[in-house]
Amino acid sequence: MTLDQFLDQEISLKKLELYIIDLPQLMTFKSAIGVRKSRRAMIVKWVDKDGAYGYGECSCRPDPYYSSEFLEGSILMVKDFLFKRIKKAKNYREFLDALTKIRGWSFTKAALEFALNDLLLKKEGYDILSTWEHKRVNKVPVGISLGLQDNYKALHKKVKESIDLGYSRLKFKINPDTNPEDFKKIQEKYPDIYLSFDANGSFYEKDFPKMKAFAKLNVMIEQPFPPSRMDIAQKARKKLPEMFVCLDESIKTMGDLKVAYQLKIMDELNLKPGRVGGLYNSLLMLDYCKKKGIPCWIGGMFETGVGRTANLRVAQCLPQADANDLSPSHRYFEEDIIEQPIQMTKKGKVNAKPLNYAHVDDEIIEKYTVKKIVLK
Ligand code: OSB
Ligand code: MG
Repeated sequence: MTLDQFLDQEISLKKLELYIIDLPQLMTFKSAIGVRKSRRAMIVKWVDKDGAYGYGECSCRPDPYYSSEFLEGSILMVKDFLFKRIKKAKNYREFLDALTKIRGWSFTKAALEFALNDLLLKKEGYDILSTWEHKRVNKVPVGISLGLQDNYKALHKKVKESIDLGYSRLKFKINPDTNPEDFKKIQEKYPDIYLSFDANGSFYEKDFPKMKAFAKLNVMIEQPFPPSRMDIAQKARKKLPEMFVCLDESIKTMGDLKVAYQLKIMDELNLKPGRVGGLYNSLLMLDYCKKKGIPCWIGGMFETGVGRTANLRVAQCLPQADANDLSPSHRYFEEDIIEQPIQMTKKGKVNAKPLNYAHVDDEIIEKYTVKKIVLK
């Protein structure tokens, strides 16, 4: 089935159940965005006229510090705008059309699309990703995303632990106060590790000298500058041509991706299916990256097993990716809300094949639900 044919797929919506959950994290996580102790998120359950159902996770943060979208806003968006629009959709194409009228709110729209696809996969045995006609992998390589470290000792400890666990890549959060020398020492000690950085947009032009020290380490830097500062990114290209840039927050739409490519400010893309508004948009972007030869991998937002399952399914479409930010459940949570927690092999891979659907554990999700909203 082609993507175009798939869009004629009949759909229906009887009700949406929104579970607002607060799932304790095993450890606090510090980045240039902020500090985080638990995963507060919205899980959407889509129920159709036949009683078939599927789950999707809204992976934005509870606060507007990663993107302008935030949890309480997402709830309102679904209640006041999205629900009544998508309820009328008779097929997938109409569902997508109903979303386009609303500007932004990508993570929220994506949650609905994830839920719909989870439903279709369970009910029909295929979803929109089934239309991807290129090579796939079952074993998805996984990288770990590690927070800002207080000192070299703490950094070294994290490096050692992560190597022992077998991760395919070690990504460290940085900001302009981070000491590049600490990482130089790590590289000297462990010359074989695949290291990368994520600045979450915390550098500005005044920080170019510091940036240069990071660029000298020959390591990919994710989102060095604030999301909309394409101008700084362009200047950096001239002044710091050796810097290897991966974009995250800057790329929310197909237009962003094309502009970044045309301006030559991006060497690699961290694709988060939620950030780009869902699976249809992800497929278009995967296709564009493939055609233009832009390396691409799947990022995460500390999703529960529900969001991670969907992301893993997209990651299967990227056989050439060296690592994706899709760690196993126990890296984040004592207890995940899915029946089979996601596991990682000693070689840093997750077998994505048996994880096609989000099998939510009803008892566990109820336990961590702080608010439930039913829309009919
Ligand atoms: O910038 O990639 C990011 C988590 C929340 C918000 C932003 C980011 C992240 C991560 C987590 O790095 C990656 C993961 O889920 O393992
Ligand atoms: Mg990032």
